[in-house]
Amino acid sequence: MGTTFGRGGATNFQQDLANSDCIVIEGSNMAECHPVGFQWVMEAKARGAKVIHIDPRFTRTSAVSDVHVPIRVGTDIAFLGGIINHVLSNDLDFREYVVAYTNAAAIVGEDFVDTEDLDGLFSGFDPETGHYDEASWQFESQVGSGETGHTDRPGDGVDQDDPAGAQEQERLAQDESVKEADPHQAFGSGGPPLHAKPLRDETLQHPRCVFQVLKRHFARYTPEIVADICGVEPEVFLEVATAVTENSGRERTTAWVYSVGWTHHTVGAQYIRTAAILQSLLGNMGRPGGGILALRGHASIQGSTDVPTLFNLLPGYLPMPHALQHQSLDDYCAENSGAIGFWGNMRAYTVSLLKSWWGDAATAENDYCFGYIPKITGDHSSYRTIADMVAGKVPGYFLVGENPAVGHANGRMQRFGLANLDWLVVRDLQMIESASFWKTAPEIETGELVTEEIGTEVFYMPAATHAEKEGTFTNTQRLLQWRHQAVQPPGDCRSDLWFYFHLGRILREKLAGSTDPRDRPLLDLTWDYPTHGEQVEPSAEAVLREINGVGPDGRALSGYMDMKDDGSTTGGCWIYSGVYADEVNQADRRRPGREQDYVAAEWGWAWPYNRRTLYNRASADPAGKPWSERKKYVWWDEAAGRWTGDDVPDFEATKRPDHVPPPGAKAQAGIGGADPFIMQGDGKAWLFAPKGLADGPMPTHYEPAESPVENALYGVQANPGIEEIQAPYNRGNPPTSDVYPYVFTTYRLTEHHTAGAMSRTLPYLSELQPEFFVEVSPALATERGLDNGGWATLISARSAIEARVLVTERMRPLRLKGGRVVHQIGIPYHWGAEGLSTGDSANDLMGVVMDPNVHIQEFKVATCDIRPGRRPRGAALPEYVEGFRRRAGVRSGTMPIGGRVAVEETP
Ligand SMILES: Nc1nc2c(c(=O)[nH]1)N[C@H]1C(S)=C(S)[C@@H](COP(=O)(O)OP(=O)(O)OC[C@H]3O[C@@H](n4cnc5c(=O)[nH]c(N)nc54)[C@H](O)[C@@H]3O)O[C@H]1N2
Ligand SMILES: Nc1nc2c(c(=O)[nH]1)N[C@H]1C(S)=C(S)[C@@H](COP(=O)(O)OP(=O)(O)OC[C@H]3O[C@@H](n4cnc5c(=O)[nH]c(N)nc54)[C@H](O)[C@@H]3O)O[C@H]1N2
Ligand SMILES: [Mo]
Repeated sequence: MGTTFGRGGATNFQQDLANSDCIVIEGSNMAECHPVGFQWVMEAKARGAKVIHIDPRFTRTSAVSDVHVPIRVGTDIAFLGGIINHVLSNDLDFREYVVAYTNAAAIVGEDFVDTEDLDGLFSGFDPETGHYDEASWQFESQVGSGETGHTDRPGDGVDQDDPAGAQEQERLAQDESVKEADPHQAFGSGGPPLHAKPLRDETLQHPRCVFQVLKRHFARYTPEIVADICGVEPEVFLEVATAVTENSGRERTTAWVYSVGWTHHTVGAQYIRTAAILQSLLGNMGRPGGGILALRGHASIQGSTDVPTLFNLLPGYLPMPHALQHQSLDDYCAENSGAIGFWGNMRAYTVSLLKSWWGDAATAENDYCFGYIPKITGDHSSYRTIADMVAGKVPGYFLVGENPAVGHANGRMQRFGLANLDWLVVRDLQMIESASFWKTAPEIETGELVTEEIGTEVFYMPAATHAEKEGTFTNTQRLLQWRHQAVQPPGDCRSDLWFYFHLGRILREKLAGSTDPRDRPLLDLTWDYPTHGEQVEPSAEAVLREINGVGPDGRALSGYMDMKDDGSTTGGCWIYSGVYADEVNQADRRRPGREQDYVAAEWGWAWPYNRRTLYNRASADPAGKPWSERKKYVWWDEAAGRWTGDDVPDFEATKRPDHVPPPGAKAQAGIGGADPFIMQGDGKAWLFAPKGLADGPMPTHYEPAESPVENALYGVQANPGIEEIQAPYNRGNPPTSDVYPYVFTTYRLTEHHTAGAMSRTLPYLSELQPEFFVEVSPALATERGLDNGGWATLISARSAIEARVLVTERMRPLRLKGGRVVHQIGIPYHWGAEGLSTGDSANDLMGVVMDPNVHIQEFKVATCDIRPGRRPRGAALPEYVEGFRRRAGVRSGTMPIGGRVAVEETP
């Protein structure tokens, strides 16, 4: 979404779903996983909206939807691509919106070649490295509109006139680790910069304009192809396509809702791109009852990407600097300085961040301590780090609110990693498998790990729960809500804020007086938070105010527009600036809904600037008038000379709709009065992404890494940019293998929570869902001799696990191309060895293969075999799994005792 619209967050808010005329829930089990927000879907339905659930499984969401579409997992690009084709070939797009607000008119350069002509590859693919060079995806530029010919390769920012620098730049661009340290995740709050204005054809007739390129690209996605690939009957597909198009346009809007049923794929980012393209063509973005609602998972997972726990991001989606590319603040900001759109002010956001962290020590002379920020040198994402642990390259690890031994793909790999550390700190509410692996890991029973020989020293520290501490949660709709502390944490339990504050304090005390330059970053930190109470708890409100930022007058900033790049302002996360405006904790506002309109602007505070629906300038036509009375939301008030409406306008308040930016204008000054996507360099929604994505400018259907069928479209089977880890502990099931003939998908139950520590430890929830089970259709049960309530063993190239069998018609076999029947197995992933209800972990069956844009693993689809009865025990288990590997022609997966092996080169 960041690449298409300019920001990564959900575009609308859950209450706004009540305004939808049609809601498509696809890749989400909203009723069971987001029950509170689901009330607004029911509200819409009560008002007459059509609700469609597209999901391989029939769930409680399907039960209350008007239509349930069982789809083969991993095929949504084909399904949505079918709708795009339906829209484009029947002229059902919202043409006025498309021409004005998307990049449909931009003209793609002559060098671009589509997958349709290269059997599944776009131009620019390098088979050696598996990476694309984006140069041939660029637009033709208007002459004199900027640095034409600028290709924005990694290393740009090096002086072009300096031959040594140019050589260095070339070397950097070729360096594998530089390419791997992809910038693609950095576009969560701003699309990649464009350095020249594209040539446009407003009639959309030019054969190389985006509209025509898109039309050709999706032409093959007919209802019949959708049926062949997805297993959805053409009539059912057409029912959905009709509902969606009839409920879009001036008078009506359709909303799309997804969650991890879409992100957990090797093409996950492109799933969301497909929906983003479709919603843009239908004119549903920035409008009430429209948009794309990304339902986030954990209570503050949106917050943990905004103020990130990710290796390649700094707060507010600023990219993490790279050791080779970004020697100085100038290098770091080079690509964005001078860009059009709000990303053009990146330097002000960065300098304010540095001033927040290092205060008076950060000066113009020392580059505001830019050198203090640790730099990345390659891919340091979670799974790479675990692979390095297995290889013995990582001495220590902090696990704070995470249980990878159960929750991450390939549980064996995780546990081999943990067993090869020197030390491990675990902070959790419960004793989890990731802390007790040295005695509870299944590998102890098989003999691959030996308790006495594991060298990892585990420091377990009990953590305070959400009710035992204060602070904010940022929820799925970018809304920050303040929580007050209800009770004191018991015993030694402490908040995470307490832990890091005192850890920092103690480290600084130990280093006090040091003259070693490497200690300066720690010693110069602003670490002066007030504390209170017996437990010496730091003030969470002081932290929130620091995040908000402070101006030269010592008062809280009212928003990021006030941030300066001269060191006179601070701010720990630019997109959150405004949450403490007027010295008020805006996240703590609780004016009841009945005292406000449905937007409820005085409940909590949403980033950016308390805007609840993003890009809402698009709810008005180019002249600034609402598209219709029924869907009016934000509009231009000519008399007042400003934008007004139900929400805070996501636009400069007094910029006229007919404003034309002067030539050469930069940052927001370069955005025209009719350009709603203000974070984008051209102010438009991107139907075609000339940069910013690792695997192509347009989405296209690839099979999952593990699939029983061939790609019906191309010779290229799976995402060519896929990220893999090759090692004995991570073997893949070959595509179309008879040894692993069934598809499985993993998911959550209402009664349990994620890796289980917060639910398997509770008697009531454990009683409601007492045992690990898998769901199979009656047809598959017959095919494999499985009994309802009996045991089954599931086998992949990683491991074999056992579970109870639930035979149910909610799982439906699907008929694909040539009548080929595919069976899907549903597996909840909540179980492990600790707690009241215990069982094998679904993740022991999963391998690690990842999306190249965001390094997210393919949790939602893989293959396996299923046999009646329990699995072998002890040393017989790895032998059993090895037998399947041998039959499938997969390399050996045998691990040495203690499990220390290096990652292998790709054969
Ligand atoms: N009760 C409960 N609530 C939770 C959680 C919990 O553990 N328990 N976890 C929270 C967290 S962390 C998260 S991230 C969210 C997740 O919320 P959801 O994403 O709704 O949860 P899942 O059950 O993982 O999967 C969603 C659905 O996607 C479907 N699906 C899988 N693959 C595909 C596909 O290729 N295409 C389509 N169209 N559908 C597919 C699955 O069948 C499943 O029904 O839930 C949050 N809420
Ligand atoms: N196969 C498969 N695997 C999946 C998924 C899937 O759909 N299929 N879903 C994935 C998704 S979306 C997610 S989010 C992950 C979740 O995976 P994990 O994050 O590894 O699992 P959780 O059980 O949610 O772990 C959170 C831990 O934090 C602890 N905790 C709760 N509150 C606090 C706190 O305030 N402080 C501290 N220090 N600890 C706290 C809890 O006790 C719990 O043990 O699982 C992923 N794994
Ligand atoms: Mo999640």
